[in-house]
Amino acid sequence: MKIGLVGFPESGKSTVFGALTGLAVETGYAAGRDKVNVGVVKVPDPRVDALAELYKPKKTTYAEVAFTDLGGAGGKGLDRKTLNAMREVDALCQVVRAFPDAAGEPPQPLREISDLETETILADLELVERRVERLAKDRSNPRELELLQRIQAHLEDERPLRSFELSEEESKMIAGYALLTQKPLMLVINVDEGSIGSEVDPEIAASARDRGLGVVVLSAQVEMDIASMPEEDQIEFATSLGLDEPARNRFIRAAYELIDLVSMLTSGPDECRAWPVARGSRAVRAAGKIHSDIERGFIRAEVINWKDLIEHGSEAKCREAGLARVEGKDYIMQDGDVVHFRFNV
Ligand SMILES: Nc1nc2c(ncn2[C@@H]2O[C@H](COP(=O)(O)OP(=O)(O)OP(=O)(O)O)[C@@H](O)[C@H]2O)c(=O)[nH]1
Ligand SMILES: [Mg+2]
Repeated sequence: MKIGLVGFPESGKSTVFGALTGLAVETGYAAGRDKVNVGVVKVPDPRVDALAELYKPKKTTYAEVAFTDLGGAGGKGLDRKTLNAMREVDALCQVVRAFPDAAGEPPQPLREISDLETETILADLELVERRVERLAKDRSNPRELELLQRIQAHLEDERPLRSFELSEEESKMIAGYALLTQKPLMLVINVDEGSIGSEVDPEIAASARDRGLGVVVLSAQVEMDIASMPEEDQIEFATSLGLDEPARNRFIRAAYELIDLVSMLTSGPDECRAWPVARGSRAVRAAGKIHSDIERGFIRAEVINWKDLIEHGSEAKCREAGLARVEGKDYIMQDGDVVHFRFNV
């Protein structure tokens, strides 16, 4: 699962990337713009921390997501390379400049949001038009043609495909096109140091709401400074700035939800761990995340909600209290389920 950071030049993509990954990256005008940075990030998870506190395991493992800094998108139109890179990610986070730039130029966040939308709509439209032309000529797939024509009309109306309803079958039909306005999108409002901890600007909030998009406010510069500190100092420093935790933590969790992942938890003396599973996964498939043998030999899942486990202090006590459930193959795994799988080898 990969999340792409996009945005207009100088919006702070590389700084956000550095803050997320703790990697040293080049920032500043056009720095490293021809390079695509990729980094894997642990998803901060207080549930894993609480389980680790209880079990004192040898190892603690968090879920991970990959972020990529897609470089210079926008401005005078999205270039081919950026477009192709955008097609390859599972979700997009648009970094929006909300601080005055080096030349003192005031930010235009609303404009950046609507401009990126327009550019991605045009990119999708171009692709769909070409395909419609071809299908109209060779008549090879009338059903796809009909669908693409409806999609074309939607895009011509200047609406992203996030607001176009697709059946499961239709989704499959167009999955190969990797249309940009179909990808989940979240806004990262990059504010200056003085504005951290503040609410989302009401106009931006309204614009995000109209589009059905999530919003995170942070100051990439400050987050980068926090990320470079020893872990034990990070929370304290964030608190001194009026944040209850580094904003990067909130951002990473929001991004994790954006790609529709939930965490199944396992715990024991060896390891406490969060496993990313697609929302709506059946227990038997989720088991396969741990090992294909468990999926193949699946017997049952023994499930306790993490909170119950922490409150009661042990699995045995949860069983006594009737809080441990036995679930079958078709059980839909829930976020925060602590699970033991029983299986035949
Ligand atoms: N004041 C302030 N400056 C920031 C913040 N975030 C980034 N900057 C500055 O803005 C400039 C651009 O940041 P980058 O992270 O390089 O932006 P980018 O989007 O990667 O830029 P390109 O790759 O050139 O498109 C740099 O000089 C950063 O130091 C912030 O939160 N506050
Ligand atoms: Mg950059």
